[in-house]
Amino acid sequence: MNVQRIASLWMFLFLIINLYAQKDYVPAPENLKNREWFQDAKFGLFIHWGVYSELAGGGDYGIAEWIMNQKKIPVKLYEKLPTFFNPTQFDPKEWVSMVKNAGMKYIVITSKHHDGFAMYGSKVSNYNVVDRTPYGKDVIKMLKDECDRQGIKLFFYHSQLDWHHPDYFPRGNTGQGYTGRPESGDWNKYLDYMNAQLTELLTNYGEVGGIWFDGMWDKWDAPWRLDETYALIHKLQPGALIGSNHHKAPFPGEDFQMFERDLPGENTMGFNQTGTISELPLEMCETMNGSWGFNLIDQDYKSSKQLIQTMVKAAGYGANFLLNTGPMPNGKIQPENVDTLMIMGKWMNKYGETIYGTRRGPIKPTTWGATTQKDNKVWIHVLDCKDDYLFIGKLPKKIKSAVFFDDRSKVSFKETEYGTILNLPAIKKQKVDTIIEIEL
Ligand code: H79
Repeated sequence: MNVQRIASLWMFLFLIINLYAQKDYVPAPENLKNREWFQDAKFGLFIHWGVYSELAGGGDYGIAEWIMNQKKIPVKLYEKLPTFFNPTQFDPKEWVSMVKNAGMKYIVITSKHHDGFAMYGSKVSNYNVVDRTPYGKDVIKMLKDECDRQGIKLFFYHSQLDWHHPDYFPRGNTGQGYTGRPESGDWNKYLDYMNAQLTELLTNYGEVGGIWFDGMWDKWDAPWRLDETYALIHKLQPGALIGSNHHKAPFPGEDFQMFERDLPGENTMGFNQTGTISELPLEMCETMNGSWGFNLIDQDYKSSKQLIQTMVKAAGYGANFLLNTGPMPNGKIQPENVDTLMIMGKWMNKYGETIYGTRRGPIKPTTWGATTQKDNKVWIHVLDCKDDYLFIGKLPKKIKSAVFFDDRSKVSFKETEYGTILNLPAIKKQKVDTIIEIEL
């Protein structure tokens, strides 16, 4: 490679870093503290709530918060939805108590989804729940106050993609002609607007857990001015954690890495193209059925067993499990989801010690299960093992003791130069997760 090519390569890299990242970012002490808190927390509730819940998926499986785009609803018609959004049965106390009983430690709620409708009282646009709905109340403020009362952290999901704002132009892969917006606009004005809304969210609602971005993938080549947005957030609330669902390795300025409907490093959904698992705190988000927002006909609910096992595997990667519900337009959580969360909460109540506050275990999650770790304790989570014996890989140190978590009875084992064999009599096996506690 000649000097000129090397120079231009450097220029290119420099440009990319400038476009996409808060370079020279050094997380503040409170940010580092919150990262530890986040990793200890392990389990959170994702809430997709917006005026789209009124259409309940429109009779199509798998559509919910995407209905404006999928059914090509113009802005002018979509704007009718807020005029009859009236969740009179919304009870933040009920939501947050449910979250606590589920053993969850935080909530991520949609402050704005791709439809551009703000679910909080914004002053920079009246396209928001206070100004445009008969309900007229700031549901996010109500939820935040209750979260503060009950000691639950609140994060905001904020869509960078916007199907409503005229200045989201040139358009990306979605929200094109059908919206009826003029084929012109000022991209920088859109970003100013987004940053102004973020400023409101980080100024008027007390301390927030962080910002959960989504939608950059709609316009990869756009100058997102990420450095500016990330610096703004970190200036307003240095402790707030930034994550972005761009499906790539994290950019500088981000504080955690997320994986959508896949365990870290997996790509069964097709969007997590990068196999990169960074050293940042990790989080996997998942749906209860196949939809994020409320969908009437999507009955494809995952069982509590399935969800607990996925959560355990996520923990085996050191990742949090952010489990979604799409509340109904009346403000209630779908009863099926309430039931599932209650069962998960019971499990967490019993086995939480092996999940909360742990980090990824010495053996990577695999077909039989996962491992978690805290200090000199390792928990072997056996999720699927038909035999009486289980060969696990090599542990970093010799075993001091091994007991079944449930009844503290001894586990017989054999350490070989290739790994450890555990004896798992059928009578000791649990339906969801047979946990063996090992002291190293
Ligand atoms: O907020 C949730 C989704 O709305 C958002 N990210 C999560 C957290 C998301 N955006 N894109 N995707 C998820 C993946 C894209 C899926 C799509 Fe489709 C397939 C878009 C169009 C076809 C699924 C089916 C959504 C609409 C129809």
